[in-house]
Amino acid sequence: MMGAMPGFRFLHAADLHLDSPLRGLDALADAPAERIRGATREALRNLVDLAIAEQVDFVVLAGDLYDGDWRDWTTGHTLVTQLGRLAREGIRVVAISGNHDAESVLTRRLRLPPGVTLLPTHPTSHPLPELGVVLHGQGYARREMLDNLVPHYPAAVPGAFNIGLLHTSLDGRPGHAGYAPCALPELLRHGYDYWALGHIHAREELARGACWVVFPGNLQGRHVKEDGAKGASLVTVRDGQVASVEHRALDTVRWARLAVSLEGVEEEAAALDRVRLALEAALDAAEGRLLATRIALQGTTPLHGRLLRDPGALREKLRAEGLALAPEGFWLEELDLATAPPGAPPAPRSDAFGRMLAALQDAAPEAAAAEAQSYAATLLGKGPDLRRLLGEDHPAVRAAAGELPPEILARARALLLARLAEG
Ligand SMILES: [Mn+2]
Repeated sequence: MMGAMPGFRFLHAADLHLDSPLRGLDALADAPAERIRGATREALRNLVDLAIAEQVDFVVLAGDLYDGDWRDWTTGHTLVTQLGRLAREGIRVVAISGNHDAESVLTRRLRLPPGVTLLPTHPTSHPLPELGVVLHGQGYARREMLDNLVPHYPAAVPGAFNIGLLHTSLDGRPGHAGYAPCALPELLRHGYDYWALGHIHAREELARGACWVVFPGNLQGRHVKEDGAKGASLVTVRDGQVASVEHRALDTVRWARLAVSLEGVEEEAAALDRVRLALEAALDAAEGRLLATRIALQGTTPLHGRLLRDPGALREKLRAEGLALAPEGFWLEELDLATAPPGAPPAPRSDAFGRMLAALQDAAPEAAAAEAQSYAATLLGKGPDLRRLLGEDHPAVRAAAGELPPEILARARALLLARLAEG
């Protein structure tokens, strides 16, 4: 239909989650909250900078541009400002909505700049004739999209380079709601050249070759579980075929989970050396971004009891290691103390510690949960809004709701065991 096709390039991004609230952040006095709060906006700016620097032909955004309904108009203004920069450069944008920015979710709307197309909530084709490209897609009308959308996507246009924009959990991915479910084989059968997927926040290339199927991952990690480099995929097409798909990091805050083994380490200085080495490597990989780090100390070490007794002091010592390396570029998100004491577990004892340990191990879960619930409720009562600030995943909030988070039990047990080991 369109004859010989020129080469072209496009950027594929998804899950911008603009102004996503960062759970637990405000409760932490030392967090560089402003930088982390602005990270999704800065990552969008980086995406636009990259599109302009690379002079790509167009940008596709595969859903969840917004995290939800805007708290105020500035969220929308930010998107319009950045997409407007692309429009002025003649770089077109084709986007769909996802579950987070479904039509029914947003109560405020702004007109998008010229050259920016938000595909409607029914299957639609959008041609870019001078490039020989046809984009196909469908946005979400409502948050809960439980139907498979693929069978209703338009047939591939013969002779064109066909791109499908789809916000989907595919056949299910841990930690992601199962929306617009579909299977990889039916995507491959549909006849498109590239499926620009969104929704799953971890980058994944599911198919390469005659048909590419790609989750670019989200543009900016929002918490420590979304660790590693986040960004967009730069796609180069030559002679009607994908020549390359490159991941480009666009995040401004890099989340990292560092597991540091203290196996056999006997001195605190040696333990801190190991932490410093791990931090150096992570800071190098973050290339000057703010590194938000959860450090897990692991392994069997005679330091175990000492570390456990004063986690506050330990946290400050680890923080000092990071600050010495990168005063502006390091934040200790959390310390996870998972070391173990050497030697056999202590024999059962009949003193107070022994009885507490036995009680912890044998207690009816309901009784322990009731204790934890009452204690957590007292804790949460100490500050206004603590519950909201900590977020629903925080162990104290879960305990206050009557759940018994296993990490609370595990920590109590470890503390008692350490105390017992010291006799
Ligand atoms: Mn989504």
